[in-house]
Amino acid sequence: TFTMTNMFHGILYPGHLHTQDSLQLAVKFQFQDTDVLIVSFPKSGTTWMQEIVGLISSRGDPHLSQTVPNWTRAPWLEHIYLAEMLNASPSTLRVLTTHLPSHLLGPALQGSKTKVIYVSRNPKDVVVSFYHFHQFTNFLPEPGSFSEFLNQFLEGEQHYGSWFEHINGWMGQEAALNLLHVTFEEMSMDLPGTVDRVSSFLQRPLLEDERNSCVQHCSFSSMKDNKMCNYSLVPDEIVNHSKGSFMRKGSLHRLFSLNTSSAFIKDVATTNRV
Ligand code: PPS
Repeated sequence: TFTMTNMFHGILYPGHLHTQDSLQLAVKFQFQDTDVLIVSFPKSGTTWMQEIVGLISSRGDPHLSQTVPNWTRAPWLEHIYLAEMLNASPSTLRVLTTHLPSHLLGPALQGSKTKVIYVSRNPKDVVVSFYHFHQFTNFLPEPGSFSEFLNQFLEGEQHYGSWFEHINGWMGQEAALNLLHVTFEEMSMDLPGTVDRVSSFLQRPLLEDERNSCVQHCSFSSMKDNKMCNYSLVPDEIVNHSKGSFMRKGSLHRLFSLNTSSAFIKDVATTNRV
């Protein structure tokens, strides 16, 4: 059943953890103004942002990040276990995560003050990471050759839809929503600065020690060793632990590493110049 997929409004979602009902509930979700919603195309830094937000909300105390899985701390809106996870989440701040595109989720957010954090990553690194992810998981199809995979990515024919539509859609909502855009490149090059930007967006100012603790616990090396966010708790039937790991490299493509501006990302997305 892992290989089964759902088609929802023309976009493929894995059969694992997604159903027509769970997707339907996601797009009808009743957001509260105090909610924080992390939004991203897959492989763009979602897990990293979940850690950053969690550590900011605990003022740098790593206890919850090290004892509660990230899918309970920041549940996925479109997954079947959403209600259960929302009840189980120990976090004082309600944090949700989604890969849905804005044309599907925009209506549910209309008029709300929900704090939306949109995370993007340059598409070259996204497609490489996504390719490895297809090999790593059993709920996504075998990716074939990289060049075939790249073509499908450019055509937006893969699971979760088109990267270009995702970026353009959410960037188009920037003015209408309470939205902060953070890039993976910014997180890589200036993690302390990113923590500051996110904490002020969330109106959770931190003392210097608390901020340093956040930075320390959401570094690549800390997260790679943290079972509660490195997906090593996922059973072998679902992911091939022998074929790789979720925290693969976390590095930047050289050509793109210097450009972190949202204007640049928008430009790549609108002109398809990957
Ligand atoms: S998913 O499946 O959509 O939730 O994946 P996502 O979390 O968006 O992206 C996974 C990639 O993010 C990298 N990652 C990090 N890089 C640097 N530092 C930290 N702390 C970090 N946390 C996650 C992870 O390694 C994946 O990228 P690749 O290029 O595959 O290594």
